[in-house]
Amino acid sequence: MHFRDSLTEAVLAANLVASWGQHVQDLSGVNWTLSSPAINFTVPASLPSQAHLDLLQAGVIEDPYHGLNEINLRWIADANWIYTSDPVTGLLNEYESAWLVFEGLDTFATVTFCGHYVASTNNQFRQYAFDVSSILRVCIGDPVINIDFASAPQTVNAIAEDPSSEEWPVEFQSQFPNRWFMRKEQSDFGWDWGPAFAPAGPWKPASIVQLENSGDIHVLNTDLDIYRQGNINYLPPDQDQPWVINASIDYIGLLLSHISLSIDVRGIGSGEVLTTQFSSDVTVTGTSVTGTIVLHELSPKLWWPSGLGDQNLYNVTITVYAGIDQIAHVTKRTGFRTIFLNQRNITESQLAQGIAPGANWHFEINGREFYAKGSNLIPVDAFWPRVTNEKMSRLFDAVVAGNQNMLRVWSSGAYLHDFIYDLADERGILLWSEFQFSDALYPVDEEFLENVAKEVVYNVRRVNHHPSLALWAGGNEIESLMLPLTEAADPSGFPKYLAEYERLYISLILPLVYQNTRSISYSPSSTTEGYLDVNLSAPLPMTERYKNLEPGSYFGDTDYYNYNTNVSFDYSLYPVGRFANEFGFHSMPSLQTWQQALDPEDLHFNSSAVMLRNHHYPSAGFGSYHNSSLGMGEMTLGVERYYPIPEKPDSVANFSAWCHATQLFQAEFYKSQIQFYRRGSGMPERQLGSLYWQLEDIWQASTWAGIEYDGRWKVMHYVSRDIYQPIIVSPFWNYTTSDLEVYVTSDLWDSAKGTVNLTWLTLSGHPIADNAGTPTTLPFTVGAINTTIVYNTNIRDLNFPDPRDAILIISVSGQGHLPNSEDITSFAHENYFTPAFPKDLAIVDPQIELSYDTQTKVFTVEAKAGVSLYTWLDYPAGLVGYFEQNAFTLVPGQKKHIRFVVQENHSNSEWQRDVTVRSLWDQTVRD
Ligand code: BMA
Repeated sequence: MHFRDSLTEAVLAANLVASWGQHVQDLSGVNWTLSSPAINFTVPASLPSQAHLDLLQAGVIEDPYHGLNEINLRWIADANWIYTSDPVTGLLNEYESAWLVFEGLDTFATVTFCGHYVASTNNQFRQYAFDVSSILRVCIGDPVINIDFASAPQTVNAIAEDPSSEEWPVEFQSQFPNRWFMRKEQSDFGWDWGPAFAPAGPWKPASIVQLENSGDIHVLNTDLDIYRQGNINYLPPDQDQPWVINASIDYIGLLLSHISLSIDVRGIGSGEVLTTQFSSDVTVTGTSVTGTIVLHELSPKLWWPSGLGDQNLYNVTITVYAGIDQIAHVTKRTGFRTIFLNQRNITESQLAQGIAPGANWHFEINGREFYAKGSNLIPVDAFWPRVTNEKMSRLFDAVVAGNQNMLRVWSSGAYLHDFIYDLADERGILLWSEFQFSDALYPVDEEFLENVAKEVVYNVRRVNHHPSLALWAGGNEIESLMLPLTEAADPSGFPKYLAEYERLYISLILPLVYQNTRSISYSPSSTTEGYLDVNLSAPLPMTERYKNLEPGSYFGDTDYYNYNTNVSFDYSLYPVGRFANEFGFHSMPSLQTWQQALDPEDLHFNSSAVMLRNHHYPSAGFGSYHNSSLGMGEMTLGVERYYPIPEKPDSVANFSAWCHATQLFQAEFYKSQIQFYRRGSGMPERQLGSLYWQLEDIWQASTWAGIEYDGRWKVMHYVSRDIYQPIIVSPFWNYTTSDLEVYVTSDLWDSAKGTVNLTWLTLSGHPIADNAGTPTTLPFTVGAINTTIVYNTNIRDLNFPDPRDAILIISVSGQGHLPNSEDITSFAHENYFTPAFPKDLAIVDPQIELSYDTQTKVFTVEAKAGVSLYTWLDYPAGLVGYFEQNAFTLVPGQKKHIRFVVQENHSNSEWQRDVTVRSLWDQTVRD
């Protein structure tokens, strides 16, 4: 592209960058080859790419996700890989300077240009710009680019062996050795839900940028910060203040004098110009130009998360001038919102409302507290270059369909690409974003910290314009898990480890975040008890609360993992806190998903391929795993304790039934917790969020995910979708005391009213006499983001002949306002309760009938002879989508009409014919 010409209309489209007097050559348009000492030939390569992907494309290796290829392909991670370009033609010799710009190199790379050494890199998460002007001047012919990637596992092992490298006790650093020495996706060395490929390559785009003259610049990155005037990150924004737009452009080149900067704001779609202003205070440094405007007396439409209002978006165009000449132009699509993580002490007025003392820990959007519903996002693929817009759109559509408004973008992981934030901006999905550190201690030597600082500044600035950005947090579980572990393992060394934690996540990262955004809060670790004090002039600007807790007070967010399935439904063990940011249990994917990755002979529960792909409880050593019989055993026990034991004569059908049964247990465990946390919104803990672990899969394996690798929903995603509806009704059964309570919980911003219907039936679907002594209809009113008890009893006081042959159908219907809407909306939700666990129930064959109307494209399901529990519609391989309802209870006489939302269809067949239905009854063969 050559931007000498006049500005075109296209520049006003989203996220465009232009400067004058520059020539940008996209290196994805150049031919590349891949070579390595590990193979004695070269193969064609792409950019962006990674070695595994190019080897796959060239037919050198099989699908890395197939069978045990994760282990068979270790040789790729252990080798060096060299990307070599064809001579780059079309460069402009008369131009003054030339730069090699890499948006991302994964990770330990040595770059040469025209045979000359340029630089070595060691951070996957940074953007690099190298001045190659002098090399280009002496280069004979068109230059060749070489990028030599060293093996990441070998490199970190060498770093670890260097006597100057820090050593930590193996008790708490044992997972995937030495990953803490690299600034590379930590889960590339394997994780308990993912494979260990440790890919290498130019994973993001690259270009050669040439500048014509002194005074021409090229924009590398743009930090657009929109906040309420006077805002300070850790204090609540004042919604009466005008908006401020601060625009800061990082550039290469040389800025001469008389620099000015204008900012133009216009509505997307309407094109309405909100304002065009010149900044009155422009600051220029050798690498950035910054200006600010204030939107006095202007009220842009606010951006809201999904379910809480509209996602109004604006284009903000920043133009830089030297004198009267425009020299750079950037358009970013953005939105106006404040998002604040409130960790302040509970106030007198909150105490008066019945909120327990301590501190808050919840999010506020545009000054309003709300209930955060969602999950944790892990890397969507082991190989980022093959993650498409379509894949992310499909996944985020499932998030919105799942009634979720927030995802925690887990470290570690990679910082998400801009296009992914864009998709979240459009859909109203808040992204709690984290720096890439997880479950280990990290070095704090100067060189490491300097590298981290550059990574932090670049990424904070890069994504700051996205209204979906909700929070910056330091590493995963460092404060809640690593510090207690280190203290237990090495009490005398603990002060040193604590100081290392504070050095990295508080003294280094916190000021870097605050210097580059005024709109986003920061928490040093994912799960914490919050802070005691913030003092930005102190060397340690945030003092964490750690163990300074008081009984009866609540302070922070919680995580909960309990693999003892004996107690999965014991509420008294669930953590009581202000916000649940992680909780979960693993399950198997469906048969259709296993078939994508396994040979037919491996399709049984305890085949080595299935077990070796279960990484729960990893052993030491780069990506080597115990045969995870422990993880398999936990899932098995979860099924056996609560459900009829799956049993089918056909071995593949048996495998499928077992996979499904593990999903039933998982879904029920999550539902039980989500209901408990949501009910907490009306309890003294004032609980205001639940994000379960984990949204989706990185590959085909047994994991905590609710959505399988290709997008197929597990039982859990349907169940969480149901239980994340704005108004729900939930039974709470204490199976030790037999107490039963029924609550209505709402996360609407106004109170809502309605009725709850309670109907006791036998499992054949007959009414139980006198409704077992339970009232059939009860009115309720539930307050804003609150809960109300509608019924309580003791099961022993009810009259039914046999608790194993009884089900209580609970349905709520009511009316209320959706947030930011004037209209009254009707709500309905249905739940059920059985006074025995499913395996003890006297279930009968419900004789379910399924039909499909080709005209209306609607499936109809009906149970003819009994109550159908966990009614499950299943669709064949070859397409991806979801039923509008699934995993539901059906009573005789009730017909459900259900559509299937097709998200992707590779099948030419009439797939509707292959849709099946089953229920708990079908889990096992009966006489
Ligand atoms: C937490 C997460 C992940 C992990 C998950 C399941 O520890 O933060 O690190 O994958 O639980 O074990």
